[in-house]
Amino acid sequence: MVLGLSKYVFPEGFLWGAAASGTQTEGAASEGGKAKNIWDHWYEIAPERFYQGVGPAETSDFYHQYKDDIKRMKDINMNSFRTSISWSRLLPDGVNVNQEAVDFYQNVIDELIDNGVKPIINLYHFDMPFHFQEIGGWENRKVVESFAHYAKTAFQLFGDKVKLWTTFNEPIVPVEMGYLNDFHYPCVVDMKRAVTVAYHTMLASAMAIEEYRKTKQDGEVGIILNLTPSYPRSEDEEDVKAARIADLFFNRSFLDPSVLGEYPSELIELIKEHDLMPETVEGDRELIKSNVVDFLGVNYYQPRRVKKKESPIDDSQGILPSHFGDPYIWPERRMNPHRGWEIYEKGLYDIAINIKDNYNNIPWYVAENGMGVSDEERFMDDSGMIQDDYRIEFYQEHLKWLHKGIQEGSNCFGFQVWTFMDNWSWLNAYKNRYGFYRVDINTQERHLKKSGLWFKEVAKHNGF
Ligand code: BGP
Repeated sequence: MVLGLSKYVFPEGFLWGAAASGTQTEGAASEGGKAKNIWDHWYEIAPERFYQGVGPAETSDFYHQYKDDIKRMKDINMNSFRTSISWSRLLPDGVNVNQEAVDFYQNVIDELIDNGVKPIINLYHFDMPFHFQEIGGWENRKVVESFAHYAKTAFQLFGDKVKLWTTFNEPIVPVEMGYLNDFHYPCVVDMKRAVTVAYHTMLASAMAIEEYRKTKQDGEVGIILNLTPSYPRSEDEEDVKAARIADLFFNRSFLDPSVLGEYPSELIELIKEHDLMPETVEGDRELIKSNVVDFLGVNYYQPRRVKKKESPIDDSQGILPSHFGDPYIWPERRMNPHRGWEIYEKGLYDIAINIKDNYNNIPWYVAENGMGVSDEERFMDDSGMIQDDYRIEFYQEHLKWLHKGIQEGSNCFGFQVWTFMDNWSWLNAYKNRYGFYRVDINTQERHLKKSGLWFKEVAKHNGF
């Protein structure tokens, strides 16, 4: 603070908020007419894959407590909140609307608006309905069409009030985790299938955008991507190439078609060269070209550091992205040891400038940024408040770099953290906590942390 004034002031109308997802917060996994999604199914058959065996039914009970939770958002001056609709709750059989789900989401949206919290509604956050997974999930084009039907239904039901929509959150993650490295169901390791899943997901996003445009509603539709700036170990040509290929696979595979309307030619050549091309249908290219996003959400947690391939090539499972380079451990890196992710605040600035210079300076916002820490009770003071100064510092440093990017002309309109209250994480369940509010998972009580108080002031002053 300089003379009582904020030093880092953000543009007028800047969105300050938090993000969440249906599966990670709602609970009520088998209540209210919801059908199973892949998480419910996977937990049934392999509970040992989840930290301490805690599954998706035991998330933070937002389904029942949303009114109080939204008041808590208002209490800390949040002016926006992103969550996702659960596809298997809204359309349990994939076709017909579940009225209980409509009521629930309608109430949540109304409650948000009544409390001055702008809703950003996302359609897909890793949560394939199980009956669609049984017919191949994203490998099956029929599922792509079903997604377009779901998107259209959601726009028709809620589009009069929701003005900011996103089609997908981190679409590369189900590709990577579910089809390349056995971290998410269906635990496949197969690059050709992964490429098909990625391609069909991209088509699904474009079809949803097309449906939105058809409704002639006056909102905007975007996509949320986890961008991991790829830094080569050195300027050596082979290191640089390895980093560029990682960027093509993990960032540009969705960024370019979503914003520019076409895939990078180098990516297509690479895919062809290794005989990984998915089946295409006439009209696909045009569909992607004519349905680019209005805005971009960016999730940023960590960079990707890459060096040329030095470890022995293992081709027992066919070609994989690891064939093109190795991860590089930067000697100066700082880690969040709880999550095992590098903390590199400048990455957010690099993203801001990349979007400005190479992606038409499209309007974008930080859709997730956060720090997961385990055993936070260690930091509880006598009053019961968690003194999470590390989290405040984490946000401050990221915001400083973001501010610099904005000063230099990047068109960023908001900053949403992960997350509002501690929630269930895909594999780590409740191990790492991210929230402004601590959630006691035994009693479901919520308690504000110090970072929540800090955020309250930042949002109030539109900076710090
Ligand atoms: C992002 C996801 C979120 C959230 C977050 C934190 O990739 O969009 O859903 O989970 O990461 O990661 P984790 O929960 O694995 O610690």
